[in-house]
Amino acid sequence: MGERLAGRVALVTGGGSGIGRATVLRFVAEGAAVAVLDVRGEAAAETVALVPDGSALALTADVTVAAEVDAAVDAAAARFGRLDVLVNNAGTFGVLGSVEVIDEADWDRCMAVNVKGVQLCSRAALRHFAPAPGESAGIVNVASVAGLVGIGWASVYCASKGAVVALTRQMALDLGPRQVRVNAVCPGTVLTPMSEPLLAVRGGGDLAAGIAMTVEKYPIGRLGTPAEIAAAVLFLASEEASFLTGSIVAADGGMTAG
Ligand code: 1HS
Repeated sequence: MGERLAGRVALVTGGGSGIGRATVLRFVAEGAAVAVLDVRGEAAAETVALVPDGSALALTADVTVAAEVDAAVDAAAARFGRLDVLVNNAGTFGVLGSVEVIDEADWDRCMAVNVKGVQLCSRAALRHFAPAPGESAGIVNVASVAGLVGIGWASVYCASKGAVVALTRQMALDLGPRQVRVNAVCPGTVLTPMSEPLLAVRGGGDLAAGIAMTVEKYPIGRLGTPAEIAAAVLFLASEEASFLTGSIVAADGGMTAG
């Protein structure tokens, strides 16, 4: 398809499904070798099976466990000989509900996956980033419109994605001098297994009604697709975005424009 990531090595967390899988497929189509990390090893393997032999590697790790993350990232760098791009895509909605009803363990788990996971994966990847003079390495954090505006019933998810937005800006400051760019994509709703429970709750248990109510929030008149989010991730990861760092890019059909 193209050569926008020719010769580059990327690692995509949560690469076994949804936006993560679409990102892997797009990166490979643009010439990258990609390590596909997922807490569900079989899902990572399914993604790898969709691309030509040798261009992707399946890795199993829980992004909240430092030893697992370090081992997986080291294995990716060893297999492909370098690491240039990290996409922090692994995430969870966690449990839906207002702050009154989320219990402590559920709050902690969502924050751990969505926020601590970004730190652990970034820390591990940074040990391997070594951009050539005139080039950059890149981290793309997949945040959410929920990091920009409040979403009903999504208290801990909003808190976690707001933290990812803040952390993206903070990391850009520390890592800029090392030629490591850090940006975030804030997707609007994409119909995936992760988003369906919220849409069903919104529709009073009726998923189709929930989708219709949600589409009303999108000026473009529809929900997004994984490929549309992957295209934004690709841009930020590529050298076309060489002067972008600390940027928060809404890929949301205008949902947060008003
Ligand atoms: C799941 C994704 O991060 C978006 S959060 C929900 C936004 S919407 O339901 O108001 O479109």
